[in-house]
Amino acid sequence: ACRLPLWRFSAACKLQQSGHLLPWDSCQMLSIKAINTTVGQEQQAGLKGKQELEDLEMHLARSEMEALFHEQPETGNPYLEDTLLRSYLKTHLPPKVLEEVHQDLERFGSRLHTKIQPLSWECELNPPVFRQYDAWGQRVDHIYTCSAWRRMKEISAEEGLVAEAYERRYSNWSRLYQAVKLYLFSSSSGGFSCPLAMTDGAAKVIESLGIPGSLKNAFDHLTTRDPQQFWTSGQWMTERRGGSDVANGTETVARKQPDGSYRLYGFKWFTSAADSDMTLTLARIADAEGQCTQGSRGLSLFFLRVRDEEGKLNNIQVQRLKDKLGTRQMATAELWLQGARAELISAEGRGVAAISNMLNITRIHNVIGAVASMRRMMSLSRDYARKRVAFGKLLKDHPLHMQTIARMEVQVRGAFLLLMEIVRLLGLAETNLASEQEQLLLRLLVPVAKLYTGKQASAVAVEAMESFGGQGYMEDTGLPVILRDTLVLSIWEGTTNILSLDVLRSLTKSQGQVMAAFLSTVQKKLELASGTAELSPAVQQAREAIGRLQQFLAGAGSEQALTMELAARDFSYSLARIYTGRATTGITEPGNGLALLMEHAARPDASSTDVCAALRWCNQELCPVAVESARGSYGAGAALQDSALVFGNSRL
Ligand code: UCC
Repeated sequence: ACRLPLWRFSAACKLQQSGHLLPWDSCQMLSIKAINTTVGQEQQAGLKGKQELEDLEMHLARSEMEALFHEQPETGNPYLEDTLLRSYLKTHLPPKVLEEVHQDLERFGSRLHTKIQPLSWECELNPPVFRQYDAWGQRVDHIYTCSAWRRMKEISAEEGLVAEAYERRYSNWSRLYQAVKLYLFSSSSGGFSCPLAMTDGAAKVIESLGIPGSLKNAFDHLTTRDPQQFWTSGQWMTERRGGSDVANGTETVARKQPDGSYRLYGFKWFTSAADSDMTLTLARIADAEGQCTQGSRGLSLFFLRVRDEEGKLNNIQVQRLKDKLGTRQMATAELWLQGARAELISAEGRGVAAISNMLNITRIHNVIGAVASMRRMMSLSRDYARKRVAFGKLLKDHPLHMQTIARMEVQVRGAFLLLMEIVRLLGLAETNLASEQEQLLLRLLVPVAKLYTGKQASAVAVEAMESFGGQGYMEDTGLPVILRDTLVLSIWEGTTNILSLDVLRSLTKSQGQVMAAFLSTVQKKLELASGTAELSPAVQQAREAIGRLQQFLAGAGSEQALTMELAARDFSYSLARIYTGRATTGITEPGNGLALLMEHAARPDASSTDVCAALRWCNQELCPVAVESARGSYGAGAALQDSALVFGNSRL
């Protein structure tokens, strides 16, 4: 009779402990193990009673364990918590713009935290479903998406996530403002940032074509804030023969119709966001004999609606949905085009050049996604470090743990400032305020940023996951979702190597002018920065790196194409590291205020943390291309060794 109340009291203590109502010690005194029963009572109770006691003890041991939870990492309003973002905006935006933008971002951040984040998880739990036939055997090819996904589309319109960039109410700052909203949205978007990337890219292509009359309606739908009118776009580039070598892999044929429109026939192997309203795609126009020009010169760009007004597919059949590692919230499909009606929107044979306007935008979105996922992982990791106890103290009090997170933070900071730099330049270019030098820099920095941040994001996501121990590996924490979705960033929109070759393309196409713009910008700013004493070690490291980069370029000029191809990746990494860490004056010049780690650290109101981040960034090898070049990694001999290492003694 004495047991039960005591047990009840003890259990109540446990409950109270889990609710943090009672201090642990006061309850421990009342533990069941402290209960004494008399011999007589034991005998009377017999075996049944013994069993009951054991059950009770087991039960209590379990309830004790149940009170031991891992603390869940939490984040709040992502805008308010992002001190680097806020200090960047404060430094760069004109005061009036800052005031308005700040209000909107604070509101948006709260909406993300309270309303949009839960939708994101719903999207993950309810991936799209493809139904090919109806119950009566009719082919329907319907892709069902969940209500949360459809809500994301409405929210995107309401928030102007595409519209903001084209309304230009803040002139050259509109693009940066849009990018900031996308950055905040990205890791709460449940994958909806993918269709937004392509929608933005399609709007950009149409705008760069001068918004022809036939595309005005599409442009309006892509850039509206009305959720009922908002369209998303696809970007159908990849066919069965591959996604990188578009020029040789595209087999889709376009046949001209008497009314001037085209019908497309082919198979698109990888079409992201297949539930989109429209798409841009490449095809080869067949001549009267049905012959097509092969290679890049044979490709033209087409616009098409995916469904007609009644919702019937535009002579398109969905073969199946792709079974992807990540981005599972989003329907990616294989599609047969069986006479899809389309409109030619580029000059004949200029398809790749025309779609590159879209590619450059989606690549910037890729950078946004990379920085956003790194920031999200960092925020969660940081919060966990404040709550999780191991080896008798909080993780935040373990120096080695903090060193690991701090190294990630330096990477995220660098990547964030590189993102801001390219969207700042894009905003200038779109409002005709960019100098020639800024336009060249933009052309060079987009592939550099895409390839570099894609890799950084994967590395940071993996490292951050580890900072949660085994919990990081558990599906229902949501952490593996972030990792999976991050891993695609170095693959889609051009792999790291393809982007490295694009860096070389920008050099060749501009006859070296992009490099001249890069170097002169860097040099000029370095000279002015050398006055900031605290940054002098970083300035010195950056100077040396630039010197070695110039030496490499001077030497490479006389080398063969093979050298540059082998050097392309290290060269691009060198550009990313030097530009991100490069020293500047700290003075923001309107239209020319280049803002990376050292500039940020040289602001009048910079913190010691800003300085520390800049110094640490410059402690890594800033010019890997010079190091590898000195090692002879780019010669014909090295190429042979590479093959031998990969294939061993087997015959090639
Ligand atoms: O579609 C995909 C998934 C969609 C999901 C999107 C969501 C992402 C957002 C994430 C948010 C979280 S993935 C498929 C993506 N596919 C690619 O990225 C293609 C990768 N391959 C390449 O980039 C290749 O390098 C090609 C296709 C560009 C190579 O084509 P060519 O024809 O062999 O190359 P050319 O001959 O060098 O270039 C043809 C013309 C040239 O202009 P002209 O003729 O005037 O000299 C080039 O300068 O195109 C121009 N061009 C460019 N211009 C090529 N690339 C560019 C560029 N990036 N910028 C400006």
